[in-house]
Order: sequence, then C-alpha cells, then structure tokens
Amino acid sequence: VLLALPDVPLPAEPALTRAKVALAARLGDSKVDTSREGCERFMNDESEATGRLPAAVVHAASAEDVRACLAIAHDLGVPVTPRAAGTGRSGGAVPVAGGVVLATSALADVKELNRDDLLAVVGPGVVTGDLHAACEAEGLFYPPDPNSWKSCMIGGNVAENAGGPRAFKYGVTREYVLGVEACLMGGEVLRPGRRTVKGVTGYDVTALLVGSEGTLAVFTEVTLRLVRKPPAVFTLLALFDDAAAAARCVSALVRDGHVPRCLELMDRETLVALRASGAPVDPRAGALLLCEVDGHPAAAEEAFERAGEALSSAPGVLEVQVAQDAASRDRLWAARRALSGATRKLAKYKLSEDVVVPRSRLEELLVATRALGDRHGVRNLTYGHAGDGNMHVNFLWDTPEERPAVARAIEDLMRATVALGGTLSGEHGVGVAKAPYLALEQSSGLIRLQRDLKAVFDPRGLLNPGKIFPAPPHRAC
Ligand code: LAC
Ligand code: ZN
Repeated sequence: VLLALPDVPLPAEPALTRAKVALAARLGDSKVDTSREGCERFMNDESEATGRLPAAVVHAASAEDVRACLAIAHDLGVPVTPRAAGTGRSGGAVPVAGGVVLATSALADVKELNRDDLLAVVGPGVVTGDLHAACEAEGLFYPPDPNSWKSCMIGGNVAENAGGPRAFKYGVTREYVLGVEACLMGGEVLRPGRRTVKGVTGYDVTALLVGSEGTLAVFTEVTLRLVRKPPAVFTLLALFDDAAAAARCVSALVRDGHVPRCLELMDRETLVALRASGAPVDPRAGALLLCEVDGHPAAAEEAFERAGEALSSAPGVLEVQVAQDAASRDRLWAARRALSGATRKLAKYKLSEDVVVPRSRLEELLVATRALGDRHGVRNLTYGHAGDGNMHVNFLWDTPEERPAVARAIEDLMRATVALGGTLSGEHGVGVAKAPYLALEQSSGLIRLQRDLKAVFDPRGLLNPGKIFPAPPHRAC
C-alpha cells in the first residue's frame, strides 16, 4: 500500500445488506453488481491509493438511477463514492470507506453540440477524446486535454477540474463549464449555471462544484462552452543542455508575450526514461521544450516564426525541430503523452506530484526538486506544463525501506512549493494523496470553512468521505 487510507467511519454490515437489497429492488439486478470480482475492479484509480472493497457497484444508466442511488444510500447511512472513468491521479474515485461505488460512465450521450451558442451538453460518462472528435468534426473545439483523454471522462474532468498541456493558452476545465445538473446526497437534483455567455445570478455554485472532487454532488449532465477549432497548428521541439536553461527560456517566452497553446518541459531524468522506453530522443539533449502554437493560418504562422526565433536564440539551446503536418506533430507528442507509462516501468514504486509555482519561479522549483532528491537520496524525474509553472515531479524507488525517505522528500517538495508562492496541486486534485499536506498551504480557518460547506451539501458526511481534508484532530475525552 503506497498511500495510507484515511481514518473514516465505516458503514455497519446490516446497513450495507439493506442497501444492496433496496438498490437491486429499485434499479434491477443488472445495474447493481455485488460480486467480489465486480467490486474489486472499483477499488483503485490511477493513483497509488487502494480503497476498501465496496459492498456494491451501481452502474447508473440514467440521471434517475443516480438520484435513486443517492436517496437510498442517504436513508440507510451508506457512503457513496462517485466515479466516471476512474483515471484520476489522487484517489478521488477510490472508495476509502467501502460502501457503494456509483459509476456514471454509462451516461455517455453527447446530447447537443450547438454551433450558434458554442456549447455542448453531455453526460458525465462521455470520453473526453470522443468529445474532442465530435466537436472537431463540426469545426468546434473543446480545449481541455488531460493526457488521459483517450479514456478519461468529462464527469471526472469536471470533478477534478482537470488540466492538460493546452491549458497554457486555453485554461483548465473550469473555464469551460457553464452549468451542471447535479444530484445531492439524498437525491435532490439542482441545475446551477447557465447556457449564456454571461450570468451573475446568485453565488457561483457551478464554480464551487467544479473541482469539488465528488465530495459535494454527483454530476448527471454538464453544459460546456466551446470555441471554434483553430485551423492552423505548428509544433516545435527545442533541445537544451539542461532543465535550468529550458526553464529560463520558458520565462523569457512568457515575458516577451508569446502565447503558445502548449509549453511543455522534460528534464534530463525524464529523457533517460524516454530513451529506456525506446523513444528516439537525441543523445545530446539534457532537457526538451515542446512548444505548440495555433490560430488562424496567418496569425499562427507569425506566432510560429516568432517562437522559432526565440527558441533558436535562447541561451543553452542545442537545436530546434519543427513539425508542420499532423503526422510529424504526432511523432513529437507521442513521447510526451506516453511519459506516465514510461516512468512507471522504471522502478517498482512511483509517486507522482503536480505542484505549481508562479511562472517566474519555475527554475527555482526545478533546482529545489533536484536538491531535495539528492538530500534524501531519492531518484526523481520532472516533466510537465512549464508554461503554467505546473510540474509533475515523479519519485521512484524499489524497496519498502526507501519509503520513509520518499515521504520526507515529498513533504520537502510541498514545503518548497508553498515557499515559492505555489500550490500543492495544479490539476490532479487533493483526494487522499495530498490530504496530509493541505494544512501546509491552507489555514485552519480556510479548511474549517470548506468542511462546513461540505456539511451543508452532505450533512451526514456520506458522499466521497475521506477526501481532500486531513483527518480531523482527535478530540480530548
Ligand atoms: C500528465 C498527467 C500526468 O500531464 O497530468 O502527463
Ligand atoms: Zn499533467
């Protein structure tokens, strides 16, 4: 077990038995899987957390199924962990209290693609890559592109406020969620948000639900803002001596007003991993920058030329390669998209972080990361969304004896990030993975306010318990 499970109240056996009977009676046996194999498949996500075996997995086929499940579980005091594709990186979809897993992956309709109002109305189970394809076939564009886009789903993207490489220009999922249909624990359905460009009535409840990691409500429908598909895209790959030189180049590009849609950095250790996985990475490179510009053809071409000049004249650059067609662009991206899998093969254990610092502090973050790896004797590699100051620091080790040193290195990374004016998570959420560190960044008053908000939505604490917040301090008897 790489990540310790939080200390959460577990449901009583008789309540679970009654819940299984009530769910099957209401939804039908085919939607309520209580088999051991069926339930075991829902104990993990793509983080290193393993939950407790759920008593049942509800495979909702409609918003009404979601509503019924949340009503029954609430009445019987059974915890519910919502889940779409389960590709999350922080344990958000992991059932730490057992109970019921509520899968919304079958709510997979693209109900509307509206070219006049530039929006899409989709179910939470739509695969993000399928939405990309559906939009692009209509000349539309849904920019958020988490690297798991081939399998991740909109419901999870919205719950975690997912990012991705294109966030540098286009922003993260939050910028595209106009409104949601959401079901509360207990079964009440709410429709915060809008279909309009503007809208300021009441509190921005939609914004509160985006990134709430499945702790406040379960999405049954999402209304997403779209943009027009940019007709031209150019990709550049710059080879650098080292990551510090690449980081300085990122800062210079941003300062000089370049707005590529992606600006991704890979450090020396990352390139070692890529070469080990068979990717043809130039042996001279000690770091890579992947830079992609888009827009109308004339504007994109000008941005491409400017970026090319800036990269070619950056101190420490070795070479700049260019891709103008889709096939050569795919080649440049293939290695980046495959990184997570390639690093997993390097060692027996891996923990991956997604810290963010202000763009101007990127080089300091990279220096601090290297130093803390050396100090604790922990191997690490770093890559990610450099334009956003958002880096994936991956710690790798092979024996359980090394785990305490890894824990110290991670805590040092969190402290260094906060000291640089940054934040613990840029795109994967807190979940169970980062809950122990939340108090390094947020005051006890701010954490208490959020717990109180959670209690308004879910007074019995049954929806996705054990996530985000550190375990409460034990009260004196
Ligand atoms: C990536 C995922 C891990 O950027 O967020 O590869
Ligand atoms: Zn990422």
